[in-house]
Amino acid sequence: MQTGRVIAGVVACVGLGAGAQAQTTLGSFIFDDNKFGDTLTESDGGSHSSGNWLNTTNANPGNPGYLTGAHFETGVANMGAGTIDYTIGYASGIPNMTGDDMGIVVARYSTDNVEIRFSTDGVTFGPWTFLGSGTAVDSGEDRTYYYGGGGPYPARLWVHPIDLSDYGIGAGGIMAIGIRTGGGSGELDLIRAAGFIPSPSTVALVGAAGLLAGRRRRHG
Ligand SMILES: [Ca+2]
Ligand SMILES: [Ca+2]
Repeated sequence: MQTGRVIAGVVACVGLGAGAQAQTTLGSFIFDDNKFGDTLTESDGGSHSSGNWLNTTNANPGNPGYLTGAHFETGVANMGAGTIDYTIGYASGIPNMTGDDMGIVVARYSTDNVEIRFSTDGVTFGPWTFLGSGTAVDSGEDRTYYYGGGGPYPARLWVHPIDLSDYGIGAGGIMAIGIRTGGGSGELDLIRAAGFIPSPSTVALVGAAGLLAGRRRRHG
């Protein structure tokens, strides 16, 4: 499903009524600034990221800055053939809304498969699930990253849209996601795993409820 991609005009209109929601766009994807992750757990204790970080400025972002923060300026390159995994925790969680809930943003220096797993309590995780490179969508946006102090090198950013319903997650959503390279390649270049703003259908429902409440007030 592609409902995480929202027409900006609709959001702008609804945003005025619902109160401004800080958001960051990547192509046609609109992310909620409160759903970019707060903690980062590295299965190798950080030895890989210390030499394989990505950053649009020439500086090591450190943990959790490699993979958190409401922007797409940092990441971790060449994540190994499934031997290292990164867990991003969300202080307020990512709810399972109507349609797509979050996007996994990768830099396509190479085209790689991904494996993901979710935790609804931040402690216990479900099984790893394979996400083929073919599920990613071209954002149309490029970034130029320094890689472990070298470069900078340009790359196109692609987004894997995720509907948590496809993974058996309830409306309460998730508190954390685990990510690693899927399949044989060891070259996944991960930028972010972050939540979208509510999709148009969700916003429309909220808007309709608001209108109804307004009518009740006027007639009450
Ligand atoms: Ca959903
Ligand atoms: Ca790579």
